[in-house]
Amino acid sequence: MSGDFFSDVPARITYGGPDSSDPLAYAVYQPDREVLGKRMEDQLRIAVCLWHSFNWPGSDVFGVGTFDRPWLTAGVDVATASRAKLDAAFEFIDKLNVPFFTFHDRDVAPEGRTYAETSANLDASVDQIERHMARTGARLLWGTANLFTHPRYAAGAATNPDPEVFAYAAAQVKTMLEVTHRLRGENYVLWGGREGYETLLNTDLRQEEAQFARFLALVAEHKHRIGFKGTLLIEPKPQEPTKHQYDYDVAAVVGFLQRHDLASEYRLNLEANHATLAGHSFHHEVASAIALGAFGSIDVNRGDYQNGWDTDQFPNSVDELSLALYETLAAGGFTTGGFNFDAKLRRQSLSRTDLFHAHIAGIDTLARSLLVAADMVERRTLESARKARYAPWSGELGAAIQSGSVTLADLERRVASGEIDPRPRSGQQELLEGLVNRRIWAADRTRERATKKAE
Ligand code: XUL
Ligand code: CO
Repeated sequence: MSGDFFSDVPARITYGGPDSSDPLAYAVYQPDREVLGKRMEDQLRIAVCLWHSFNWPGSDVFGVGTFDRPWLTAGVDVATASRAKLDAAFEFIDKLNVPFFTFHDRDVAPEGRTYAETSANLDASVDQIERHMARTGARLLWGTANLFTHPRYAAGAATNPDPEVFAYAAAQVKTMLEVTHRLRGENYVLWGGREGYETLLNTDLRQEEAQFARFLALVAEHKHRIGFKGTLLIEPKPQEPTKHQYDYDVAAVVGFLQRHDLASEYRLNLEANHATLAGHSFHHEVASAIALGAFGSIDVNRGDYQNGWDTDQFPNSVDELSLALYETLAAGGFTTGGFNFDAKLRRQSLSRTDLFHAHIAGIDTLARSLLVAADMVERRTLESARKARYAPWSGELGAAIQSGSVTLADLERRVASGEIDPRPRSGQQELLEGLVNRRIWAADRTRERATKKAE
C-alpha cells in the first residue's frame, strides 16, 4: 500500500478548454481566470471531502462495498490503513489542483477500545495530515465530528435522553474543534444527523430543544476560549437517518438560533440535496440563508428527482447551480465558506479514475455556473427587475408603512377616501425565466470571446 494510488492520472489536472476530448482535463475550470475581480479558485474555494471519497467502500443498504480502497479491507492494521488512506487522499487533492479538503474525526481515525486509544489514533493521523498540508499546500475548509455512526449516538448526541452521551459528544467536538484550529481550518461544521426523533411517543421535544441549545452554546464558548477565528456552521437536513431532524431547513435553524440567542455565533452550511429533501429548491435555501444573514458555506451535490432520499450525486446541472451561485455572488460571495464536494460515486463506478472523472465534471459544472452567475450580476439581469418590482416601497406610502408611522386606521381612511386604489402589475415570471436561459446559453460564449480579445 505505498506509492502513487492514482497512477493512471497525470501529476496535475490542467485546463484543456471546452473543445478538449480529454476527460482528465478541465473544460471550464481555470483557477487563475478572473471572475468579478477574484481568481476563479478564490471565488469557488473547492474542497474534496474525505468521507465519501476515501472512507466509504461503495456499500449500500442491500450490498457490500464495491470500490477498490485497499485501506478499508478487513484486517489491515489502523496505522497502515490511515497512512495509505491519507497518502491517496492528498495525492488526489494535489493532482486535482483544488485548494481545500474537509473531514470528520472518524474519517481519518477509527474509534479505539478506549477514549485514550481513540485520541491516540486521531493524533497520529492529524500529524500526518499536517505533513501532507505542508507538502502540497492543501488547506482545511472545515473539520467536523462524527456524532452519528457509533451505536451510543443512536438516540442522538446532544439531544440524547442520557446526559452521558451528551458528555461524550461534547468531548468529541472539543477535540475536533481543537484539531480544526490546529490545522488552521476556516470553519467548523455541526451536522445533527441524529438530533431529532424516530417517534414522538418517547420524545420530549421541549427537553431536547433545551439540550441542543446548551450544546451549541458550549461549542461557541469553547471556540472563543481557544481563540479559533473560523466560522461555526450548522448544516440543515430535514430527515435521514432520523425520521425528523430538528435542523430541518434554513428557516428552522435560524429560528432556533434566534430563540436561544445564538444567531451571532453560527452560520449555515447548505447542502443541495438536503434542500430538495426538505421540499425546497437549492436556490430557495441559498436565497433564504442570505436574506436571513446566515449564509456560510455549501456542500455541493444533487439528488435524483425520482428518488426521495439523499443520493449525494455529483452536480451536473448548470441551470440549477447558476441560480444558487447568482444569489451568492450578488451577496458578495464566500467569506470563510466554499464549495465542498459532499458527493459520492455511484456504486458501479469502481475504477480509481472514476473519482477524478466525477470531480472534474462537477468542478466544470460549478465553474460554468460561476461564469453564468457573474454575467447575470454584471448585466443586472434579475437585479433591475427586482429593484423595479419593489420601487413603490421607496415612495411616501411605503416609507410611512415601514417606519411604523401609520396605523391600520390611517390606512383604512386612505383606502376609503379612494386615495389608495392598487392596480395589479405583471410578475413577469416567463420573461425572467427566458432572460436567465439566454444568459445560460450565451454567457460563456461572450466571456470566451472577451478573454480571447484580451489575450
Ligand atoms: C450527511 C452530510 C454530512 C455532513 C457532515 O448528509 O451531509 O456528510 O456534511 O457531517
Ligand atoms: Co453535507
